[in-house]
Amino acid sequence: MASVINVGLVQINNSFSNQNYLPLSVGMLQAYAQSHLKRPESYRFLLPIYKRIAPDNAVDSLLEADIVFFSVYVWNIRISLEIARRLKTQKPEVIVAFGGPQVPDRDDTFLRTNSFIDIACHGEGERVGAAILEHYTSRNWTQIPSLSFLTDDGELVRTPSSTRTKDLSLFPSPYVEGIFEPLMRANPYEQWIALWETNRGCPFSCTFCDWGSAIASKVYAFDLERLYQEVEWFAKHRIEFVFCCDANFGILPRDIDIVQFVAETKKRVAYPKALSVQATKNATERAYQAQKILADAGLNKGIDIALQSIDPLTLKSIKRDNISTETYQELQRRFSRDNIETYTDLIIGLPNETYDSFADAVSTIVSNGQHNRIQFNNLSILPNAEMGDPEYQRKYGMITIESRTINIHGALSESERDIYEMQMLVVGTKSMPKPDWVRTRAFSWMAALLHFDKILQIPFVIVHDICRVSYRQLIEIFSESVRDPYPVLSSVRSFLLERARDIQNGGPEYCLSKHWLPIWWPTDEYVLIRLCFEDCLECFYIEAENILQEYLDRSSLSMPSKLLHESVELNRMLLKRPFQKENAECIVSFNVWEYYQAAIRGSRIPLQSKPTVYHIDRTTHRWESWDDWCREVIWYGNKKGAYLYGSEPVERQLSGHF
Ligand code: B12
Ligand code: SF4
Repeated sequence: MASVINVGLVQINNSFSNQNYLPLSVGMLQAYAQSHLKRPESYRFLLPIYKRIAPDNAVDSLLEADIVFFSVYVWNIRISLEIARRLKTQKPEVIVAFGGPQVPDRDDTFLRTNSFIDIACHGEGERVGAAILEHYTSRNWTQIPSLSFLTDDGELVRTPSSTRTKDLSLFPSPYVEGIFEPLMRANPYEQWIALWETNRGCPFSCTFCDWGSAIASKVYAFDLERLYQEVEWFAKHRIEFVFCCDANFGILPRDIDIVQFVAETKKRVAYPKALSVQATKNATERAYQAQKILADAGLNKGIDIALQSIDPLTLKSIKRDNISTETYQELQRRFSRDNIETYTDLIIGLPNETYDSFADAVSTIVSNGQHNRIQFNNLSILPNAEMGDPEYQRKYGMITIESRTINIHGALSESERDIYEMQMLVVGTKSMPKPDWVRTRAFSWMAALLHFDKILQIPFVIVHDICRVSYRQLIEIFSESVRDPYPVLSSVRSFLLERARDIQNGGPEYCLSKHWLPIWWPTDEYVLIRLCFEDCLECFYIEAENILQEYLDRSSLSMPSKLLHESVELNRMLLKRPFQKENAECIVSFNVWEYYQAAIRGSRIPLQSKPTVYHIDRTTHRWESWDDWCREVIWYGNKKGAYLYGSEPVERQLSGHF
């Protein structure tokens, strides 16, 4: 038996735009173990494996380990299993322990199928991890809570679950304790993102969420002094982006002090540059204040309004009926008024949701002021969420498929690796049968393309406002009823339907482009790039204006003469495109731009008939290659919806008119 026990750590995270997350979970385990083990000097922690590398390389660096902790999530489970399998083949005496949210709580076959795993750990890991290390020599795991393992006779043992730790000050901070310093020194060119817990727990229990279902409980807080030290650590180590893990930021009154401290630190030393928090659900005022402080300090990267659904029946079946949707709507109104960008999350395929309830929700959310972005996520099932229970799935008639996990805007090279992760997607339910799921998916992409990618947002807002046509109706004109003689629009519609059917049959969620960057694009962005690249935008606008005009005529709705044409025309000229050599002038007979701007901010100004010339600055920011335009406009503009000239602060001079 080795005199020093070498502990391997594996927490594989995805890299985002060449940045990597510091592996917080295994860092927490190490920090706790080092401060609580009876003989800490008997253990040596190897540098963690923190990103996707070839499994054989990972195995090579783990060969000196006596025991390895794998921290597993939906995004790393298959590669982690493969590394563990190969390691155990090469070094049968190594102890392999798996922990983290992707260790299934209710699947007894997990350990039998993956016989190279010695111990599966469920739930909070600090005390359990240290206890495993303490018992490394005896290999007697029976007294350690929250574990599963197979005995020599092949019997599955599940030890009783431990209660959660209330006093989180027992867990030292891996940041403050210097746990990550050796890793950072060994990888000096890495750009690190920090994960930051200010509290643990969530009082809600949404059925699709691993966290809620697993914990649904009281919120326990880390002490403020430690948090402030962590912020100082982030600043000292020039961490640009901090991602807060809390489920409900703003739930505790002190959260205001926390963001203020981060804002002051940024002001003092310029770091961290961004802090992303997920707002609490039922405390509007504090959630607003916290986000406002972040926004004013330039720490915000867009505020997530995590609605998921607004259908009362759906909210009940996913146990979110105790979360006030009014809070969200109110937050959104206030942020729009303050000119702070938000984006709203909706999930496609939740129980009891129908095509109609979903399309109406989109309509309501947009008319309540969300013109920036709705993120339409496909529902995926997590093993430990309540929804992971086959009985729950049966109840709501959920149809699932296994689909390869692909990261939005993920690089092609990433996806070509031999081991990829899989997810379980819901592609139909009792209330949304498969054809309706396809319709809903296509509707969502159409909404994203026309409204949120801003190709037709100006006419949409104006027609909605003046003729009282709902946003659902406006989107459906394109997603439901386009046919000849509109070749461009029909081909867009067919493409979206085809893509939705492809996903339903197990195809990828995103569109692969070998030409543009090359990365995996969200379908709406892919269509926009194609329209531009294939020189179809001019035809698109002619067809769009005609089809809108036909709809108004058919519905006996009228707009002031030329207003529809001018709003389509202004929108067309404002859309950011590559290779622009000259500024442009758009001559109109109404105050279209001001009217549109006021409407999207939730205030109203009268529509005035007055000859106006808008000068459009298309040359201050130019994109001289398809790649630059795809990256800077289409990709980076995604969350902020910055697809129009003048939609960024530097370009505010846009509408100097006379
Ligand atoms: C930060 C975060 C992210 C980051 C990525 C973080 C990273 N490491 O790369 C971002 C924002 C990118 C992200 C994205 C997603 N996330 Co996320 N995310 C989180 C979040 C908020 C915090 C994770 C964290 O660091 N927590 C703090 C650490 C200390 O806690 P922990 O990870 O649970 O670890 C403890 C225990 O699990 C245990 N433990 C862990 N490993 C081990 C190992 C051993 C040996 C032992 C003994 C114990 C142990 O001990 C630890 C300390 O107590 C969690 C929710 C939450 N608050 O936990 C969701 C969560 C992890 N995410 C989740 C999901 C589903 C996603 C997405 C798939 C969402 C989506 N549909 O797009 C994407 C996928 C991203 C991708 N493709 O890479 C799920 C994961 C469920 C699962 N089964 O894996 C979670 C739990 C939230 C949820 N809704 O249920 N996420
Ligand atoms: S989705 Fe958010 S609010 Fe709901 S249980 Fe999960 S963490 Fe809590």
